[in-house]
Amino acid sequence: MSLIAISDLHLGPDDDDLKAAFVELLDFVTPEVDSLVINGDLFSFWFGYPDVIPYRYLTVLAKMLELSDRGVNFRYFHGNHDFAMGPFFETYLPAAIYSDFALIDYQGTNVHFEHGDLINYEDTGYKLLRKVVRSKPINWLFKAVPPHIGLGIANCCAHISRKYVIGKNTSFYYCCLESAYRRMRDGADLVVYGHGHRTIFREMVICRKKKLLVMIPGIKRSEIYFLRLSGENSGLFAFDPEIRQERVVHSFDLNSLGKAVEG
Ligand SMILES: [Mn+2]
Repeated sequence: MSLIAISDLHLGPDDDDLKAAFVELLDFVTPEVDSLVINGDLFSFWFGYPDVIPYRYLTVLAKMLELSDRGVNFRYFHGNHDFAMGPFFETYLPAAIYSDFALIDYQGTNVHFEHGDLINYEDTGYKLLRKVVRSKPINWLFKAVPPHIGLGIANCCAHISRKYVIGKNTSFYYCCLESAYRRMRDGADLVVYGHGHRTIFREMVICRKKKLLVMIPGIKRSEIYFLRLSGENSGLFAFDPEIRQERVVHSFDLNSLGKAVEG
């Protein structure tokens, strides 16, 4: 059995090819997966209205429900595009929801999952904005506006915000390293980030123990990147939905993480 983690697909309501590709990926991993982690920004924007499901995401939601019915355990880490998950994810699917981060024990390895929008400590403006958009008054305001208007405006803003995140922060890589170092020093063996839309795979030795930092980039050249944690076949993989095949981007030995390094 294995844990599969994905991040930053930014599925928009009109991205039919991408939604179909994600459904293909879920179908592809169904025989092996027992735990699915969404490390934020699965959607270009999501707001969990009490009694409304956006119908253009039905194929994706139905596939997730199918996996849940088979006993797959879901974890959803808030991204900066999807943080008001609402009843579908919280109680109906259901997924364990994490607003910041969590340290999870998977087969004896301590894995720190976090979307990554908070790791740039220089970006104080964003931290303030994050607090405001997640506040109760904004949540209330959103519920008061009809869904087709609210979602229309939010999807438009999400597009602009994504360009802003990708274009900025040349120091982002170093923030990742520093932030991961702190998590590893506090006990994480593997740190998993998203958000940066780039691949980072960096083995580190902290306190004489082998550790690993992985950033899942989302999508590159029509391939969906995913992390697999499994006794025999752990690594960062790229899935091509056209040919329904995966390829190894980086592999590692899950059992070696957190173990003492010789010499
Ligand atoms: Mn993000």
